[in-house]
Amino acid sequence: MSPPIFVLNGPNLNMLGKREPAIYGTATLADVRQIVESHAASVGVATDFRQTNSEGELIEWVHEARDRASGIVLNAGAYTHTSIALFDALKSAELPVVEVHLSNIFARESFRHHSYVAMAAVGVICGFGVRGYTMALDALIEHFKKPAA
Ligand code: CA2
Repeated sequence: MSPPIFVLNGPNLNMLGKREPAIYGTATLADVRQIVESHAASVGVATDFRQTNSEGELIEWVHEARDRASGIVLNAGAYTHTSIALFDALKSAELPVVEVHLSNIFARESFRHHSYVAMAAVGVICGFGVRGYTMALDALIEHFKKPAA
């Protein structure tokens, strides 16, 4: 089997299902993990699912991914909109990244409309709730099949 796809989650995503269900739905992060892992198993890929509230830890995991992952599905939470350090780490990882958000960030406050992650990503999926994670996995797997340009 190829190296795992890292599925990385940033700040406050541990609160999923506990508050703001109108925006983020009722699934907990444990539910998201279960959905991701069962979809991954059904399509024959391994995943490594993690969440942190720390920008530094998220960056360490991106560094780790460079040697240990085949790609990254990333919901960086609010660091999406603020972190040049995360952007630098993603660029240096030289791995395909698919950015995912539960909510449609473009239908929300203007400060959510800009993403540093998107500049280092193959593509972005947002607004489809938890299903966005399985869509992101499928998009990454399709991307692996493409010959390098
Ligand atoms: O829509 C997404 O997935 C976001 O990445 C979620 C972030 C937000 O800052 C991004 O703009 C879009 C927030 C993480 C979730 O925060 C929660 C807070 C309270 C209750 C549930 C989730």
